[in-house]
Amino acid sequence: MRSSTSRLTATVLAGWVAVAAGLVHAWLAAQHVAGSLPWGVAFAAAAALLVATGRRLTAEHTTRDRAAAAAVAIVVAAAFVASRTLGVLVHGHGGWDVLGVVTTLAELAVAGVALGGRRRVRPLGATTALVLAITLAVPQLATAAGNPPAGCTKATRTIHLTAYELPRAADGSIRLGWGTRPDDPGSASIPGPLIELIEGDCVDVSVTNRVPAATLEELRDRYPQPHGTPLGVSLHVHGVKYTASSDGTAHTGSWVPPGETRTYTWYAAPRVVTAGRVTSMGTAGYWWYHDHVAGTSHGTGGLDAGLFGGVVVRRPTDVLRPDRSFTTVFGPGLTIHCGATTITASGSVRTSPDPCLEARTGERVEIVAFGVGHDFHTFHLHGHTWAANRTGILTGVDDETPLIDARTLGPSESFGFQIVAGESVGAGRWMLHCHVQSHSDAGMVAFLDVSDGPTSGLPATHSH
Ligand SMILES: [Cu+2]
Repeated sequence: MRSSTSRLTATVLAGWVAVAAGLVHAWLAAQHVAGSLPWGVAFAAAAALLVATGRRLTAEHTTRDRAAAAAVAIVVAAAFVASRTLGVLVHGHGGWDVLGVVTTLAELAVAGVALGGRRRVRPLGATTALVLAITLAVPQLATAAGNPPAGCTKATRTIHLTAYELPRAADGSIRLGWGTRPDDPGSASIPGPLIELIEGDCVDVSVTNRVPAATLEELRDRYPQPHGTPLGVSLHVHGVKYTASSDGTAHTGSWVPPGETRTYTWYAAPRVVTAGRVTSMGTAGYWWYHDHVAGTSHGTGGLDAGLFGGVVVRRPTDVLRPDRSFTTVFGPGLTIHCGATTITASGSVRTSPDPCLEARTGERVEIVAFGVGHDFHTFHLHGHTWAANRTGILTGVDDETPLIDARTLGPSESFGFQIVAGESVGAGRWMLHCHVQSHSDAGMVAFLDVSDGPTSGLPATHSH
C-alpha cells in the first residue's frame, strides 16, 4: 500500500498548493481588480473541498478512491492555471465571464462528485460545509454591494476609426488624420473625433489603416531610428484600461499594416468602493489617444502628422453634459488644432452645428485640451474660468476648489472642463491661446466666438 499512501500524500499536497495559489490570487485580485476577487475565493474553496476529500480517505478506501482524489487534485490545479492564464491573455482580468463561470462550475462539480458521488468517501461535516459556503458568499456579496464588477468580457459597442492620409501641408510635410467612417477620407480630421465613454463602458475600437504604404515608408525614412519600427499605424490610449494586445505598440505587435483592420478593446473601468474604501480608482477624466508606431516606435511620425484625438470618460453621476464639445490640441508645432466632432457614449457621431469654438451665450461648452509634440505650453482662455478639478465644475456650495483660467500643458498632458459660454461677460471673440509669449506671437491663437441668439434648444444642464 506504499504507492497508495504516497498518492494520498500527493493529493493532500496538491490540494494545499491549490489553496495557497487561490489565496494568493484572491489577495492579488483585491489589490488590483476587486471584481475578480470571487475567482480566487472560488478556487480556494474548490481546493479546500479537495483537501477535505483527501483527508477523509482512510485505510478502508481502495486505490481507486485515492486515484480519483488525485485526479481531482490534478484537474483543479490544471483548471486553475489554464483559466487564469487564458483569462488574463484573453480578457486581461478576471471576472464572471463565460469562461470563468464554466471553469469554476466545472471545478466545483468535480469536487462535488468526489465528495458525494463515491459512496465510500464520507461527505463533509455540517460545520465545514457552512464555513465553505460563507467563504464563498461573503466576498461576492461585499463586491456586489460596493460596485458591480461589470468587467470587460464583451464589448457593448464598436467604434470605428480609420487612418487616412490628408492633403500635405504647405511645407510638404505628411498629414494623417483619424476618420469616423471607413471608405470616407472626408470624415478624417486633425484632431480625430473626441470619444465619449461612461465609466463601465467596454468598447471595441475597430481601426482600419488606409494610409498608403509608400507614405508610411516616407514617414519612417524621415525619422531614422536604430531599432526601426513596423510599417503601419496603431491606436494607443491613455487613462482607460486595456490588455497588452490593445497597447498599440511595436513591441506588443498591436499595430495595423496598410490596408488591414485590427480591433482594440478599451475598458472604462468604474470606480469600485468596497466597505467604504476606494479599492479601484476608476477611469473618469479627460484623456487622449494616438498612433504609437508611425515614423518611430514612439509614434513620433504619426503624432507629428496628426494621428491623435481626445477621450472623455464620464462618471454616471456626472450630471452636466455639454451642449457642445471642442477638442483643442496644443502642438505639434506652434499650432492649436481644433476639433468639433464627438463619437458619443450612445455610439452616434455628433458634430457641432457651428465650426470649431463657436457657441451661443448660455450654452454649456466643454473644452478638451491636450499637448502633443515637443514643446510645453500654457493654455489660457479669456473671459471664462473653471475649477481645477476633474470636471472643471464645482461639486457643491462648500467646494473651494481654486478657479483658474490658465494651465500648463506639456506633451501628453490632458485636461478638460465645462463653461457656460459668455457667462457674466456676454457675447464676444474670446481668445484661447498659448501664453508662452513667443508661441502666441508665432500663431498659437484661437477664438471662442460667443454670439447671442437662439440656443440649440437643449437645456443648459441635462443628465444622461
Ligand atoms: Cu505654447
